Amino acid sequence: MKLDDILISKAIAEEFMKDFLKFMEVDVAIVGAGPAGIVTGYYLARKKRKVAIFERKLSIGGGMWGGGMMFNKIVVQESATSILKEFGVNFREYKKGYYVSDSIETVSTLTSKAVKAGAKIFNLISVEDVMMRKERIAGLVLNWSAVEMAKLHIDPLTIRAKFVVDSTGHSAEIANIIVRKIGKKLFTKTGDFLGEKPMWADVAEKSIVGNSREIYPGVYVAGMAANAVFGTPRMGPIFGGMLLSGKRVAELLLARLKSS
Ligand code: 48F
Repeated sequence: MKLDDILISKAIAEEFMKDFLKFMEVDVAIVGAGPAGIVTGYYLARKKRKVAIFERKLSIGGGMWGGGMMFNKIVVQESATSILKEFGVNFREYKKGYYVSDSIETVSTLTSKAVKAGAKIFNLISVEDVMMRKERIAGLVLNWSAVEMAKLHIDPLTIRAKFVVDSTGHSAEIANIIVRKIGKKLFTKTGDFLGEKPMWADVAEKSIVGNSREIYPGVYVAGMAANAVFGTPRMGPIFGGMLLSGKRVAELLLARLKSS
């Protein structure tokens, strides 16, 4: 059989567009495909929820690939090893309570499991705004990251979501868009974005699951963004909190989606 160049191009364009149209209305739209966003997506998709994850970069996995300072190992504490086991990620005990896994194996396995469970990841797309309906966020405003990078004046497209998850890491971009455009109305002590505090892994990891919750009607926060919103320390290359946070937000959303 002779290969037809145009058929190859049509296959790509048509199949991508089918996916894009299918995921223009979702149960949950996740912003950021770092470890927290991927784990959130996995647990939602496993329960047959329609989930799209939008990632600005070409690569999926956010800050996990590089381990700590490019030593590509990550540390996970005891309480999160059950999640590594569930995904099938290999790890070994370094000292009592400290477990180590390969960051490349971890990112690739989390990503593969999330995609195979049904979470649709769109890379190279940046979320530049939210869609608002009355006092609630009801969707996301998207543009190609290439447009953002080139600073081209091109209007975006919009998707509808019952719920949005901000898993954009340190920058907590969705929370910041809400404060900038709607005001100091986050579910924090002051309503403002409180901002992450300096490194303190023990406090950061103990707080992150509690911080992983709704921050504005229709918007949940997961991962490092959760600590940034609530003014809690960062934790560096220990990743148990990211996994537990993603799982927690998925559980909260599954309960909300069931009752809505
Ligand atoms: O930064 P990131 O890995 O966030 P996370 O899942 O994990 C944090 C850890 O990597 C590390 C840490 C652990 O100790 O502190 O930093 O909370 O992944 C966030 C992803 O979101 C993407 C960004 O490119 C990254 O891959 N992202 C950020 N803003 C946007 C976005 C946006 N506006 N639109 C699309 N993607």
